[in-house]
Amino acid sequence: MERTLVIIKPDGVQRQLVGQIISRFENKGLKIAGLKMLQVTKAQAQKLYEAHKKKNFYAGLLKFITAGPVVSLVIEGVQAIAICRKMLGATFGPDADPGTIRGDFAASISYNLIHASDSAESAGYEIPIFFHPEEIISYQLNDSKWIYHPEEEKELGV
Ligand code: 3AN
Repeated sequence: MERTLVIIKPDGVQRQLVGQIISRFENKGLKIAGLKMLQVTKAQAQKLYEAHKKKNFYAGLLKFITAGPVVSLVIEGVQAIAICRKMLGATFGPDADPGTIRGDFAASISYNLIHASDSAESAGYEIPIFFHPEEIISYQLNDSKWIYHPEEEKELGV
């Protein structure tokens, strides 16, 4: 079982795509373990994009992610990190395959709607930037027995 950080960026909120985007994760059978709307602070943005500090687009990244409210989620499920990354699609809208979130909704290389942690290490680093431990809820999904086979459930501790 994995947890990953997903952020619906300011363009996703402004374009009123929050519901449609969250529905995709729910439809996949992934569990929402944490959810909030917030205004990202400069300090949070700097921490999130620490790895890109030296890139020429770094300043633009900070400006974009702090430009308006975002919706952040902790998404949980078996292989949630890889699944969410696939569901996002390629980084730039024009390159993203149809059927992915960016492929279906993003045409820009800057406004790409959504962020998701790219590894277990990143998820472990990024989740605490936006969530206190008590804001992440452990619970059983009512229909999890129809999302995972009982043998899978036992093996994976779903
Ligand atoms: P992803 O979000 O697909 O993981 P990363 O981690 O390579 O992409 O980059 C983080 C963010 O930086 C991307 N979401 C994108 O918004 C932005 N970005 C990456 N490369 C560029 C670039 N060459 N020009 C402008 N923005 C970029």
